[in-house]
Amino acid sequence: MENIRLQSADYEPTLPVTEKSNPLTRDIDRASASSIVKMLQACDAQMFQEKSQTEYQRLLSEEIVKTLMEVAERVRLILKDPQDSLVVLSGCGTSGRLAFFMASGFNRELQRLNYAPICSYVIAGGDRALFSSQEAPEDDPTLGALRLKKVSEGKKRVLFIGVSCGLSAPFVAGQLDFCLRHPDVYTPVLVGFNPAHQARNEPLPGCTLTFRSVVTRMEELAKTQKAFLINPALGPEAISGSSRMKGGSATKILLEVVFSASFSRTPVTFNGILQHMRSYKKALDFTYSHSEEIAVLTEAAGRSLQCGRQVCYLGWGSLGLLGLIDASECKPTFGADYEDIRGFVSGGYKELGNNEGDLTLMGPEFSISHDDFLDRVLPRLTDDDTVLLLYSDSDDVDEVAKLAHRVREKTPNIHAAYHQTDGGTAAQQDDINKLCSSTINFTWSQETPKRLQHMRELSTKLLLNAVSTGAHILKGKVFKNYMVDLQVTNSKLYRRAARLLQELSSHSESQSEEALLKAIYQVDKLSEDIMTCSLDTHTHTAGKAKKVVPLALVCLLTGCSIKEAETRLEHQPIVREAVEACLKSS
Ligand code: F1P
Repeated sequence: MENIRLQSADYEPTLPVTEKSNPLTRDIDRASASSIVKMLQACDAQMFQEKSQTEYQRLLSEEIVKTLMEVAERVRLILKDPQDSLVVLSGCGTSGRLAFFMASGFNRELQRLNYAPICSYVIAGGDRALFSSQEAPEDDPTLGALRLKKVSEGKKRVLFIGVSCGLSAPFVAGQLDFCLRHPDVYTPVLVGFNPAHQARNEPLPGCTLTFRSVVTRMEELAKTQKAFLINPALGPEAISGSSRMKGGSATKILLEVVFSASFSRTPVTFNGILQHMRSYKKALDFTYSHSEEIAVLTEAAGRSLQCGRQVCYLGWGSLGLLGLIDASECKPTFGADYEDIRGFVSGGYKELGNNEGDLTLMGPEFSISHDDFLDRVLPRLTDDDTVLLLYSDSDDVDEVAKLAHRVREKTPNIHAAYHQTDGGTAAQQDDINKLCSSTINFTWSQETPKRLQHMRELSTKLLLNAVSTGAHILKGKVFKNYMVDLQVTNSKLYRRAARLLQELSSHSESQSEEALLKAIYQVDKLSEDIMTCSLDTHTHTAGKAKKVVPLALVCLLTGCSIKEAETRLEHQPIVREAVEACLKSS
């Protein structure tokens, strides 16, 4: 009961669900690895909680299932006319990465079924944003619309699926608005996890529209199925605002359910959709039935980060890609360096098949293949680094064993997460087990092969989210359940940071924002020039600075100068402890 009250509208009433802090994880910053994993399990389980009378619609609500059926029928229409029609999946950050992940997966599945591919993706910031943190393009509605226009040039019918977990990204709002202005070609679908009235109400840069005004227009059109809203509430994220977690998982579940239903030769039914959704709940429970092993892994990753070393995910196929996605989000969420947690996938860009091809030349963070790992990372590996192998029995287990041997020569701190279907274990698997200091063996019972792959992917996503979030918590990058060292690289993150400062320091809104600006520009007095700069300039400048929010907080709590705050943080690099020390003395 308490749990339901705390998820309801009257708890932190001014915040949308996706920005609220979750009462279940208030003490996650002081928890052991095994308690962290249990708290994450409880938060993830909220995704499937059924609706209470006063509550918002949920993942399994009748309205949501019905909308999924309608959207699946629309995808079917597109399948019948692949020449002139298209489905476009789009989003920013993790939502854009998942748009890419699913568009490629669905096209592959279509090819397997002898259909023409029908899906394209658009990610804010282009392909470099697939595995590096690029938050700024998220604020550009015009760019969003332009990218959508370009990718769908010449098509007569386009189903546009825009994902913004917080119903907040201007890039997606611009795309939805473009669809609404061209209804002859475009049908917009919005996926997000707040009720419509909580959509962001701040004017989009460069125009008078807001995300909320776009949603209101869509709600009107939804009555005649000219637009669709899929926006169940999932409960607040375990780390406040970290929509890559439940938001990302639910995005994957919803879109896979829609596409599986439309690809199937049997009619789309309410019960079929509902059952499919429930099977993900089983996958979630099954994943967390390994929570002790996940905790062991989290602890190992936490130890590596604590001593300034790194965690590498070495994956195969789509599981490897999920490793890249998980790693890329650590920078904006925890102020991490790209080298702290890194993903590598067998086959690199060939495996991905992304729009812009091989990006290796763009810089070291774009080296993503196992060969890159062997050339650039392996020679420097020590016992303090953690390596995690991610694969399944459909991958080349010989190749996994070979790589495991190479890594084991450098460090005993090698672990594996292996998915297999009921049945015997290959000899190479025994070999790998012996090389690894821990192995999580997920043994799935027989399902249809495609569903099984989706379940393994969700399971891998949950595991990786737990490892990277847990490791950063153990490193002291979280205070209570707030990301206190987030990057302030777009307007949403800027507002979140200002709110967090206000909440933790109990200073006024304007004092908190001033402190944030001082930390961004590294000054003790704000000049007229700074005060009149655009938000865009603030977030751009913040992208070049480090520990902006901790600096601002120390200044607010102690009244010290930026220089003094820097010295304090140098002496106490564990952000959580620095914050606590200031709170005690303030
Ligand atoms: C998009 C997003 C997140 C990321 C970060 C910045 O959010 O890029 O994926 O974690 O918080 O925003 P949304 O539009 O899906 O709400």
